[in-house]
Amino acid sequence: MFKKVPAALAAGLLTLVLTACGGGDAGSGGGSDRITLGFSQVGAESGWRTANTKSVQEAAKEAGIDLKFSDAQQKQENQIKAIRSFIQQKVDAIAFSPVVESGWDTVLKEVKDAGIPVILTDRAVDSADTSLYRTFIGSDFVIEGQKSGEWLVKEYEGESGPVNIVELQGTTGSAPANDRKKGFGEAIAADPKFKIIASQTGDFTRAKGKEVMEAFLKAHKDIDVLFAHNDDMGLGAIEAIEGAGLKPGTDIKIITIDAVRDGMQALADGKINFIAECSPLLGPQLMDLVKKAVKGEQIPQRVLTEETTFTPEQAKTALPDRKY
Ligand code: GZL
Repeated sequence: MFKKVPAALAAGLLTLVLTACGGGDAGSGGGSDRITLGFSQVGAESGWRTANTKSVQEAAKEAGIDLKFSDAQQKQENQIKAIRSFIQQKVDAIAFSPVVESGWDTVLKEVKDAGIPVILTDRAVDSADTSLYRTFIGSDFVIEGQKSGEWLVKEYEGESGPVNIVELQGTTGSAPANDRKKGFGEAIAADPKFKIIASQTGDFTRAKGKEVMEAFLKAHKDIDVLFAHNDDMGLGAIEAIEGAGLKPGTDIKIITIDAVRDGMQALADGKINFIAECSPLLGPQLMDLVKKAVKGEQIPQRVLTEETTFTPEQAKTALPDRKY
């Protein structure tokens, strides 16, 4: 059935197939056994990000993976530059946390053409072409927003309202900001007593969270609740609330997302009322996925991280063993 193929031609074809599947030395620097991973990180904007970077760097070391790490200082153009540099360096795999959802197709097509597998970690992209990346490992931000809203609905059960809410959004255009807002809005939509009277980005930073909360407090004398898309903006807002002579957690109830140590301490102290966890400890799972992707093994299109929620009492119990 098969025509005889000269040995030299067969060997050439086999190498071609291996290389095409990414199982060969496509993208690897000098053919050494060690994997080289190019990682473009969003920046260093929050306690969550610092913990995420630590998890990735420690896990790469543990896994024997050579890590080329780039901090984009929350700028998409820096991430695109870093990804192009990783292509030039012929890394074996690229992983990154996209600072915003859109604008990635062109550079991801360049990576695909170079035969280098891509893993999205922490945040997703809105590319319609899911062949541009092997998998996305991270939280479901819509669920985090829903959990936050569901707590608020329970907290105000039986009360007539209105319940005036101000919202500190994450980085404009980022998956966590878009999806947390969506989930929170869905959870409170059924009861018209909940009113979001102001909503603005604090860019996930403590400084910006404080600045925007100061503006909210000047513009609105009837704020009941703050929903902040991460602990760091919530902690900045606490400074603004105390600066206005009000008691955070009592005069203004505060809901945040992440559950980093400083946020959990404020929760235990009663300055924050509820936190939905978003785990930054993605490093070990990421390295396993990188090894599988480089070998050309099958990996799931989506890897969801496990996370929970915390009340003040639960924070007091969890704090001593908290890893981040
Ligand atoms: C969420 C992550 C967000 C955190 C913020 O997975 O992308 O970015 O919630 C961080 O603290 O800045």
